[in-house]
Amino acid sequence: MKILHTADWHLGQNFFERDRLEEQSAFLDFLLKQIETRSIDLLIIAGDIFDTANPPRAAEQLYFDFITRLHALQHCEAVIIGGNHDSAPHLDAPRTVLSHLNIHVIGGMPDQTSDAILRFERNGKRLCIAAIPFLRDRDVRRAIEGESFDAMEARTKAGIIQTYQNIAQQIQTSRQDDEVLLATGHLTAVGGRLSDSERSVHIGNLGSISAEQFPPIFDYIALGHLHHPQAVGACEHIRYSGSPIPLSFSESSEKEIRLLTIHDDHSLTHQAIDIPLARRLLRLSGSADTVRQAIEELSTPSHELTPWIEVTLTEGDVSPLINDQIRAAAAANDAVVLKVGRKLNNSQISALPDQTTKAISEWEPLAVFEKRIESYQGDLSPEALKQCFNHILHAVQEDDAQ
Ligand SMILES: [Mn+2]
Repeated sequence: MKILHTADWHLGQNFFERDRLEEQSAFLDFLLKQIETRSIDLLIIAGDIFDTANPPRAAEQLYFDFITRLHALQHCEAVIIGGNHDSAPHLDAPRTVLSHLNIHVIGGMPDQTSDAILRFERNGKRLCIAAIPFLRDRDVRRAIEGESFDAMEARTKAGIIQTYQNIAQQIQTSRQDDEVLLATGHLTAVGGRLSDSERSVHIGNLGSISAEQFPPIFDYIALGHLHHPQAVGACEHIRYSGSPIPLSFSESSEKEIRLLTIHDDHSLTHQAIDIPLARRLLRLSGSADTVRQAIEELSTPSHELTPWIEVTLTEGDVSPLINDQIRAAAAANDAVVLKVGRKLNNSQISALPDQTTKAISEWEPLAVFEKRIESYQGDLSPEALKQCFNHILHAVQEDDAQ
């Protein structure tokens, strides 16, 4: 039996006012080709299918077109769970009709734990999957008025661990002979490498659990949320597949899907399949001349889409004229500069005022609040204010995703 693990498609992502549909569609073509040529039996998508609760229609169409083509292959089922970017009700809405196509969607945590347990059998191989979507605060913790931040954090974390353990226990009691056990989830696991584009799912590290807190019964745990492909801590079998395309300039272009094979002796092995890059996201920094030269020397292979560039000037004159010159150099060489910023010193980067510099939308909400706190003169500690802000932000984002 062969299984593919992927996650964090973020269909419909808005990136500096541009969409990623061409890149996402290229990935889905590649994925279908892999499923077909490797005779894959099951596809696991570990959350963040969409970038927002209300994705653009074109993103939804991409998703349903993919499902249609997957079904047409007639040999591959799918397990799809909700991530923190997905709206659980939105993902779950077509779940009944999709179940008739052998596409199993678990957008939000079901009331009955047993509904999150899926079983498959093919060619004498048995597989059981605990499909645990992103657990929202309200799934695992009842609010207690006046509860301290630390107590709240501890209870949320305990609730997440408990949910995983409850499911593991149920699986254990109904386990069949030679059954291979998998889990799929969407969360932050401690020790993971973050990039700019993962919205922190909980306040600080709240809700992030470490490798040894996952139930030990699983042969493989297919995670979503972190965009770099990686194992959690030293546990090779607890893995993030990462996103199929780089979702921010800080992400490396090395992307993969994970191929899991269940052998005749019921053992499981896994390996990476590299995803070809559809479009490069480039970071260039230095003086205006250095950057311009680097842009002029760029060469884009014909199978790649126009590269997108983020420029950071480290020295020299900063003016709208320089900005225009850099953009013109890019345009002349089939490249697009999405952002020109200036590095003032080691920590501050300011963006040049121009039409593509989006004053507020480029900033994470917390960063805006931190800026504001810099000029705060009151008696409350900035740290406490930040925690309160995070708390409210988290609540708003949860509501947003409903
Ligand atoms: Mn996520």
